[in-house]
Amino acid sequence: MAWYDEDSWLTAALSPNLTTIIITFLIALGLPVLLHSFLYRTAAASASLPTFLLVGPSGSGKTAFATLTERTSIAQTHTSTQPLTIEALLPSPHVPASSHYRSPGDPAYERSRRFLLLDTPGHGKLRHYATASLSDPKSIRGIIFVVDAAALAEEPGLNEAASYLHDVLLSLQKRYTSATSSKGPTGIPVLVAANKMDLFTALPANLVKHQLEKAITEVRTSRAKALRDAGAALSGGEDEVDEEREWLGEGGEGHFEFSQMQEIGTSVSVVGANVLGGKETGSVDGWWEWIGENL
Ligand SMILES: Nc1nc2c(ncn2[C@@H]2O[C@H](COP(=O)(O)OP(=O)(O)OP(=O)(O)O)[C@@H](O)[C@H]2O)c(=O)[nH]1
Ligand SMILES: [Mg+2]
Repeated sequence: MAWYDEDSWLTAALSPNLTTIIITFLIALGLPVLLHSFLYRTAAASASLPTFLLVGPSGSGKTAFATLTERTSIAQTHTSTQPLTIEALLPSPHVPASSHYRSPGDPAYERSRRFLLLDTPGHGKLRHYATASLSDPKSIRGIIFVVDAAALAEEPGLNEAASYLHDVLLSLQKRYTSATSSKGPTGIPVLVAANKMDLFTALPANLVKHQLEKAITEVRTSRAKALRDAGAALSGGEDEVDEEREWLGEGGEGHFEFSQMQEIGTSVSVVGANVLGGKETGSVDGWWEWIGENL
C-alpha cells in the first residue's frame, strides 16, 4: 500500500471524513492547553525565592532585624527557640543588582525584590538548625552573621562570636573543597552585620573586623593543636594527622584574614548598623544595600 493509494493513512488524513475532523479538532484545542500547563508548572517550580540565612550568637539582634525587614517597624523580641522564615520585600531606595536596568513598574522588577530571611536561634544548644541549613545551602544566596558589636568589646562575647563564625566559614570551605565539579559551587557571600552601633560601648565596624580576625586566628590555632594532639594520641605519637580540610584558610598557619575566604569564592564584608535606636544613630540601610547587591 503506497502513500498515494486511496485507502492509505495520508489520504485519510487529508480527506474530509468525520474521524479526521474530530481528531484535528481535539489536537487543535488540546495542544495549547497541555503546553500551557507544562510551561506553567516548570516556571512555578523554579520560582523559589532567594534565601538569606541569619546566624549569629544569641541576643545579637537577628529576630529584631527580621521583624524590622518584614514590618518596617520595631517589635519586642524574645530568645528564639525555633527557626523562622520570613518573606520580605527589599525596602524602597535599594535596588536588586539583577534589576538595575528595569523600571519600577515592571512586574519582573517587583518580583525580583522579594526574598526570604531564615532566622535561626543563636543559643549554643539550638545551632543545629543553622548547621542543617548550612550543610545543604542550595537556595541560600547569602549568609548574614549578626554580632552584637558591644559584646565583642569583652573577651567572652568575642570568643563566642569568633568560634561560631569560624564554624560557619569552615562549613562553607568544606562545601567548596568537597565539590565534585571542576568549577566548584557558586560562592556564598557572608555579611558580618555588626549590630547595636547605637550603644556607647559598641566597637566600630573596622575594629569588629580586626578583632574577629584576630580571635578566629586563635580559634584556628587551638583547634589545630587539639587535632594534632588527638592524632598523636591515637597513633602513639608516630605520624602527623592529615586533616587538611579541617583548617580554615590558607593552610591554617599565620594570621587569619577574611580576604583569604576569596579563595573559596566567599567574600566577607563587615557593615555596622543598629536595628533599634532610631535614625539619628544610623539604621540598617547598609545591610539592605548588601542584600540588594546579592539579590
Ligand atoms: N541597643 C540595641 N539593642 C538591640 C538592637 N538590636 C536588637 N537589640 C536588642 O537585643 C535583644 C536581642 O535581640 P533578638 O533579635 O531577640 O536577638 P536574637 O539574635 O534573635 O537572639 P536569639 O533568638 O537568642 O538567637 C533584644 O532585646 C533587642 O531589643 C540594637 O540595634 N540596639
Ligand atoms: Mg531570635
